[in-house]
Amino acid sequence: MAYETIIVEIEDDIALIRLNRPEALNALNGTLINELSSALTEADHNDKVRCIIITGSEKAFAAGADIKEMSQKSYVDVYTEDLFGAQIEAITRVRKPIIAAVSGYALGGGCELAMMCDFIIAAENAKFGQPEINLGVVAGIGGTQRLTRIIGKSKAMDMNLTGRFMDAAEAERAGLVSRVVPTAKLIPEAMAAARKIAEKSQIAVRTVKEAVNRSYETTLREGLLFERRAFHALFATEDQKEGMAAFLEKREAQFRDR
Ligand code: CO8
Repeated sequence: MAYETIIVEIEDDIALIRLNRPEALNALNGTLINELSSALTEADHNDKVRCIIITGSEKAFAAGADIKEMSQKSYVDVYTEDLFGAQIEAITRVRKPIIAAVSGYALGGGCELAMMCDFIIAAENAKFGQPEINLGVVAGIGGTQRLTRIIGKSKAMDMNLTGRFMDAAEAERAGLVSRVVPTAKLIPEAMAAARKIAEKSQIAVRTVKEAVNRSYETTLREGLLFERRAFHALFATEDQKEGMAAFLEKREAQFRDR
């Protein structure tokens, strides 16, 4: 499908979705969010896709929601249309793993979009921030909630109250990103991580995603119970037999997603 604001490529079982509004540093406007949600839903239903990467340009992953588009809206407008709410939350319903490969600015809605992905690989030039305070508003899709759970209250308050940017090294120390790679190697490194995931049993992969995400929604006791039941349930799969047999026979496992 042809899109106006994103580019989708499928290679080696990986869907690479590139945000593509260079004139606005990939600011998230209504069209981009619609197109991103459709591309993700399509990738989730495409049997040829086993892992998804969302990326931007070298200068910007996304510099936030499109300020030009929303500046003149009233409270009634944004409340009635639930500005970006339900549409962007669709990302969190995707069952396949999503990696955010972040180079340059990931600000406001851009930082929040990256946090909606399953993990973030950052280029050395990445800059994260929640600068909505400078516009007289606050974060709207996770900057005060997901960010606080990920990096803790003190840093989340600092980011949201001062609007300062965090560089890649600080983001890695704070646990916001899983790894930092040289800027020129961002896509190859993200593709390599995605290929590793694509090789695994997809039943186990989806179960990992469900179980880790459950840890954000429930108590430790309930989460541990969910994890244990998931662990038990995977013994009903052929992939568990294959994975353990392959280990014992000192060979590579051939998973069939069954
Ligand atoms: N919206 C619209 N246009 C933008 C945005 C944006 N968020 N960011 C940059 N642009 C445009 C600029 O207006 C400029 O366009 P033009 O050349 O036509 O004037 C072009 O991109 C290049 O930008 P700059 O000239 O400013 O580039 P610099 O390298 O000087 O600065 C910065 C880069 C620091 C990233 C700067 O552009 C900036 O501060 N951008 C705004 C960042 C920001 O405040 N983001 C938060 C937005 S609010 C938000 O995200 C709320 C989220 C709520 C829900 C969202 C759901 C999706």
